Amino acid sequence: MSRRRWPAAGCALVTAVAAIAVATPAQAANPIITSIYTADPAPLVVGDTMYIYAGRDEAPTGATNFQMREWHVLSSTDAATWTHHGAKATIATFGWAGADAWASEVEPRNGKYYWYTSVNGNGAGWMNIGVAVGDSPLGPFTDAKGGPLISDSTANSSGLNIDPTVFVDDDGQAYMYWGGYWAPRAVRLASNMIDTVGSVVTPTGLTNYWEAPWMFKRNGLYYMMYAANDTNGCVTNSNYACQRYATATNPMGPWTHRGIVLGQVSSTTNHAGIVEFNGQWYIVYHNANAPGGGNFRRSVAVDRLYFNADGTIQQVVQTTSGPPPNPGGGGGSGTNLGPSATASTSYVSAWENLSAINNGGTPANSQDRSNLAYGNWPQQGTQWIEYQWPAAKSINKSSVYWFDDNQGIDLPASCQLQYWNGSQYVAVTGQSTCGAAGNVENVVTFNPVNTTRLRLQITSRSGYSTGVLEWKAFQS
Ligand code: FUB
Repeated sequence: MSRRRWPAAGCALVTAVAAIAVATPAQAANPIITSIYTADPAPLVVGDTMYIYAGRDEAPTGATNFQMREWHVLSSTDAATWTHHGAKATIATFGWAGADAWASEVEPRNGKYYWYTSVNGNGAGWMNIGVAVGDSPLGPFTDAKGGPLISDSTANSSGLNIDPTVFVDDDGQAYMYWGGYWAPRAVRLASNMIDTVGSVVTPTGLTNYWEAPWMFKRNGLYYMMYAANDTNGCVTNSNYACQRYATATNPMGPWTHRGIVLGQVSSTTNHAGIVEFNGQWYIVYHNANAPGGGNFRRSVAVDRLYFNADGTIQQVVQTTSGPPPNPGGGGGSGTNLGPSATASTSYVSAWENLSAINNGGTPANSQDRSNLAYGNWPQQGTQWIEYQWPAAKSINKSSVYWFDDNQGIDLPASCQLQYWNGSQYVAVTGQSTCGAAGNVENVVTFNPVNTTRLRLQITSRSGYSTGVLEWKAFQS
């Protein structure tokens, strides 16, 4: 098998890389860490924390190939400020491996955390998929299998066995996708997460697939993001890559190509993961933007990601500022039930969007128009927005981010949360102040209600209408 050839690294500045700082807060900007070079990020949300698992680039300036021996972990409780926990797995974690700590991903199951890695074995062939296991997101991790899960000798394996993405469906069935050199592969995993079940298959519909798959599910639809390097709208030069995505109604496909999630980045490789955290979707990816960075000296970045009302994904805006802090509704945890609800309202302006209120996200400010807005101009007085679920939900907290366009829509005079008690709407009891502040999530707590419908009644200031950028309802 021929080995992958990577384009030469760009002419990088010589910058000494600082020693690894363990468990120290990193900067709130992109790239999210510059004390070392990091690549191939894979996000995971556990409770109120987002973790990022990433490889470490150790190639010197001017190198023309990867030097990667460690996998590191970062964490954040607001997606803006990151703590670096150091290397939590290395080549030495796998006694049968000798080099190339390439892309990895962690998947939790039954209280354990399975870390799937791309790594070069000492035997025949090149890259393999290994799997380590730990009892916490930070490990310690040990080899779970004592040998590769996938190797060049696996029947119908990829031309390059790298870049595993593992997904456990609601029915408990686990799936693994992986592969490079334009050769995606998929296989079912046993419930022990360290054995394959059945044949390795070649998924269809992943148009222009190159490498780096990332699988997730949203509203019952399966999404596969992956790196492509075609010049048909993806990149200007096929040494680079973008992230395309496809959707399917079955985790094994067939897939339907949908478009580009992330355009070309400043490094030749493009590797990303998508996750929902505190009601906002994020993409984590790498680029060459850190001081002294290059194609083999990459750095992890985080940006917000948005879905359209029809489930398609808006192309990511790459920023140097990174996302604003998102500590969640009131700084607490809990599942936001808004995205799974059907929204209705007493009135929405024809040019605004009711879907804005539950399409996920935490706005940057009350004038943020980047992710749709709900407004009820020219109505004044009391209007309402409502969520309805097919089955009753237990809810005890809500947050609302008001829209203020500095024109006809202003912050409200007051608001009240109500729930459907089976025959009518009544105010929730034990309700804290329904806040009317701009530029923040106004959190309301109340005694838990078990209901299929929650309503936010909004009363305008005199002479104005009202609007909402995001309304969250938290499961108690
Ligand atoms: O970091 C090494 C390799 O580069 C990864 O496995 C690929 O996805 C690409 O990012």
